[in-house]
Amino acid sequence: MLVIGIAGGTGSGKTTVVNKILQQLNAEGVNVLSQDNYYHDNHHLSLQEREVLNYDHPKSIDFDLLKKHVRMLKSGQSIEQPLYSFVTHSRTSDVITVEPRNVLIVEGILVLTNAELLKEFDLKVFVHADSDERLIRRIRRDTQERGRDLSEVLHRYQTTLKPMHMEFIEPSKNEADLIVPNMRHNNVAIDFLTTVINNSLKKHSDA
Ligand code: UZR
Ligand code: MG
Repeated sequence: MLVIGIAGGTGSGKTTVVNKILQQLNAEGVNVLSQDNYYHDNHHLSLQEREVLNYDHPKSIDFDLLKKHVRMLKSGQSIEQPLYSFVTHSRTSDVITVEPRNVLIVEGILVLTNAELLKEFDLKVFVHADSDERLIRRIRRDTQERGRDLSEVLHRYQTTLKPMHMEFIEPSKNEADLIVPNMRHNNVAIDFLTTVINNSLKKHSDA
């Protein structure tokens, strides 16, 4: 199995990059684990308490469970992936059964910040977009898809997103094997990535 970590700041376009890779590869051979589903389960807190938590700090992620799941899939076992709700800011009671496949993509803002998880990756990718571009995308997404208003998004950006980005996410770029510039459509970088993935798959199957 080939394991790929894809990180990058909020709004950098990680999901878009992953979807383009899926379009170019045989999607049936690829699993995607999103860090978004591995937030700690905070249902013991009230909704008001959960709304003000810092979701951009590495401590907000259940990396133990994420690591365990990556290792299980690598060793050929299926996993019960948790499902997180951004509306209630908590784990739902649903799980998704994931069977091992040839390629595993692990994507999320903080996936290159955890030293032990880094060891599981064969290929580490950082998706880069300038911070103004990322803020614009974040405003669009949160107001259009997540029911938040502009002042709430801007407040969160200044108080948590930006400081956490500077402290944890941006430095994790140093761990990357490949930095994908994602200011507009970048099909060359995607072709590059899928070529690298296909080559490694070939090497794996020849070995
Ligand atoms: P991407 N996030 C939420 O907005 N609500 C939650 O319950 C959990 C996470 C946000 C999180 C982070 N920060 O910036 C973003 N906040 O999801 C990461 N606030 O997702 O990489 O797709 O931008
Ligand atoms: Mg995303």
